[in-house]
Parts: sequence; structure tokens; C-alpha cells
Amino acid sequence: MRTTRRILVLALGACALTPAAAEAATRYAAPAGTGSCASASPCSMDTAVTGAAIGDEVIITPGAYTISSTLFGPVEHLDIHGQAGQPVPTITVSSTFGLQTAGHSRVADLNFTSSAASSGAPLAVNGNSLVERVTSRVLGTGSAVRLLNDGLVTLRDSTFLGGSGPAVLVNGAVAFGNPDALLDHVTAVSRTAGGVGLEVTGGAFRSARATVTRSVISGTTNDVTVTQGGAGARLVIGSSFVRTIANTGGLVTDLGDNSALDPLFVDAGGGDLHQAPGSPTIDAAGPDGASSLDVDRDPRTLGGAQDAGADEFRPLPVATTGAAAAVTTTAATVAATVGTLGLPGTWTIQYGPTTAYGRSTTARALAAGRGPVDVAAALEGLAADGDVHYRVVATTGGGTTNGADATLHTAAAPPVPAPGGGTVTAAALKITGVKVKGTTLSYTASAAAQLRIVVKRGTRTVKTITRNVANGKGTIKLGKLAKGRYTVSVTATSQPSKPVKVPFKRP
Ligand SMILES: [Ca+2]
Ligand SMILES: [Ca+2]
Repeated sequence: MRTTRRILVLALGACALTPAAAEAATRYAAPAGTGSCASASPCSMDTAVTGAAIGDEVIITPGAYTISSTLFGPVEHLDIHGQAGQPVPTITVSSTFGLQTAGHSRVADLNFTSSAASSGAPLAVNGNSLVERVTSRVLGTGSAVRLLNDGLVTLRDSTFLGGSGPAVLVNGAVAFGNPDALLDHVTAVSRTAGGVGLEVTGGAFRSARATVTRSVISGTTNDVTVTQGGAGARLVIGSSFVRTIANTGGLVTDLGDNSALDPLFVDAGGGDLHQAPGSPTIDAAGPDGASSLDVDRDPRTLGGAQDAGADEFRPLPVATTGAAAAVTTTAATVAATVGTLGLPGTWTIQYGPTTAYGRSTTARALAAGRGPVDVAAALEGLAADGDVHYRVVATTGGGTTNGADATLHTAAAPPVPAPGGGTVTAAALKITGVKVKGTTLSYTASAAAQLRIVVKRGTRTVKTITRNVANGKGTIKLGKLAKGRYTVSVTATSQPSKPVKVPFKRP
């Protein structure tokens, strides 16, 4: 295998020196592609990779691909990746090895799975390369990713799930040079008996080294093995989740801030290495690293801090119902505090006469800021003099949070306005200074109102007069009255008031 690869590199490396290869091209692959590798005419993944020249970009468009014989990156400086903003392509590998890149390359946004029989690795990487936002899973005895040569290989924001072999293999005995790995925000797990998350083994002539930070390494009996092997093995690890390191003659440097707590996964046995709610790895990566996106292409920092491992946990948004203000008979403004913790989302106010709510304000967008922000919304069409239940509801990719229920009470409907005059207030009316001189009634009203004046002689009503009056002093003519003794009562028909009754005599 090694000889074949070298021949390929030499042959295609020579082609790369021709003038035609001087300009880097972008090549497109599609699952059923048979075209020229142009955007409008994609080719197969095999053609896109093996036909690439130095510096080319190879875009793997969404879909399901298969690799049934090892796919060698023929030249260095290739950028092989899924399509931005599109679903991640899935690549099923049935051969012992899958994609094997030459040095100085980048592999990103791809999902590899090997068959149950595989003893190799669906992804093998040469030196001076970057692997990011990749998931790789091996079902056999092989490794999810293997390093091949000299030069630092950075693995970041990626998950590697091993079978009975190590998830990440850094082994001088099976490499062409001295493998050197940097694992940053990596989740490397094996759940098969004997499997480890990371193996660092020196060969007889080649040393092996791995530096691990902000990562989660988890095996069955041991999480990591370090074996001197002759030429030496070294592990440098800090700010990571690791419980057991089995070291046989190697050099292990603990940079501190490691945790021996058990990481919690959604379903590690079933291949889902996302963090389960409550995992101690959430917000526990220590100082922020350089990555900007997690393995799901979510923002790297969600919630309080960066998480250890490839996955950034999507936290539920914060939603706190606030107070009501400007309450009228039919409307109110209610406040709330909402926070997305890093994900974009929406918020609304649900409201109604009971906690079943039934109505909601128009959903409004929330920017992907991490801190809570104060918001407010107007509720309209409310019933007068009634309880209104309301709560804020915030939704992001992390889920939906309902704020606590709160209530407000709308104002009572105002009294019927006095027809044709005056501003009627809801305040109680005071009528004072009522007296009759001749047939003229005088009074003082504390507010504009509609008054009803009833004149009785004994128990018999002889006159009823209704008048709209302004506030203050005023007079009302009672009209003709025969001689005799009367009582006059003054009440307001427009608002609450205490009737005033006074006797008078018409001489
Ligand atoms: Ca976090
Ligand atoms: Ca995530």
C-alpha cells in the first residue's frame, strides 16, 4: 500500500508542475456525478479527488457516498470539504482504508463510517494537515482516524468513535514518519471492549506524540494508552476529560485542568456522541480556544463557556416574564427578559383569560447574543375589568422555554359619557350646596356629569329633569310649580354619587 501511494504521489506531483496546474481549481463531487467536476456538472468523489492538482479545492456536495477501495489524495495542498450551509455528506467506507490525504491538506465537514469488517481507518491523514468538523466512526477493529507521517496534524471540532481499536491512532510503528497530533475540541470514544479513545505508540524507529486540549477522551478499560515502543511516545494533555491513562514507558505531561468525571453522551453505543443534558463537559473547556464552530457547525461558544469535546451543547433559551404597564380597558404592555445563549431564535408573549392563553403576539426575532435582553410587547383586544394571564415564550435551536405565568387586570369600562357635554370621569361625583330659591335650583358638582332632578310633592313625582352639567356651580330652572311643599333630589346618572335630597316651599 505504501509503495502504491508513493508512486501515485510522484506521478501526479509531476503533472502538478505543468503550467495548467498553476491556478487552483474548484472541483465538485456528487454521489451520482459523472461530469467534468464543474459546479454545474459534478463528477464522482473518486474523480474529484484523484484528478485534483496542488492547491485545488474539492467540494463534496450533500448526499451519500461510498468508498470501496482506498481513495488517495494524489497531491499535497488539497482542501476537501462538504458544502458550506448544506447537509454534511455521508461517506460509507467498505475498504480497509477510506480517504487517505497527502500532506498539507484540509479535510472538513464530512461524515465517515466504516463497515463492520474494517481493520484500517475510514480517514488517514498525512502530516501538516487539518481535520475539522469531521465525524468518523469505525465498526470493526480499526481506528476512526489514523496519522501517517511527519508534521503536525490538527484534529479539531471532530468526533471519532472507535470499535475495538483506538478511536484516534497515533502510532509510529504503522506510520511512514513520526506522527504528531494536536487534538483540540475532539471527542474520541470507544465503547467496544478493550477500545480506547486515543493510542499513542512509538515504533522501533519512529516516535509518536499527541497533544490534547479541550477534548473528551473515553475508552472502556482505559481512555488513553501511551507506549514507548522503542523510539518513544509522548502525551501532553490539559483542560480535557480523561479518567485513565495507561502509560508503558512513555512520557506523559499533565498541563492541568483535566477532569476525571464521566462524560455523558446521548447514545455513544449507537454512535451519537453529542453531550447529554447535565454532562460535566458542558461549559467546561477552560480558556477559549481558536475554533469558531462546533462539529454541528453551531457557534463554538454557547451558554456560559466553551464545552470540552467536539460538540457544543445547545442550551435552552432564557425566558423571564416581566411586569405589565400602561394597562387600559382593552390593552397593556408587558415586559420580559429573553436570552438565546448564543443561538438565533424568536420570542412571543402568550396571553388570554386563563393559563390556556389562546393568543400570542407576533413572533419577533432574537439575535444570537449570549446575554439576556429586555423586550416588551403590546397586548390588544382585552376584555375590560378582567384577569389576563400572560407569559413570555422563547425558542431557539436549543428548544423552547416558557416563562412563568403572570396576571394583570384590565381597567373597568368607563361610565357612559354624558350625552352632548362634559368630560365624564370615573371618579365618584360629589353634589353639594343644593338649594331652591323660587323655582331655581342651584348646586355645586365636583365633576361634569349627567344629573337627574326629581321634584316630589309628598310621594308624588311632579317633575323629572335630566341635564348635562359642567363641574362647578350651576343652576337649573325647575319650571312652573303650584304653591306647596316639595322635596327635590339630585342624583347623577353618569357616575357613582350619593343622592342629595332637600325640601323647599313654593309660597
Ligand atoms: Ca457551552
Ligand atoms: Ca452542538
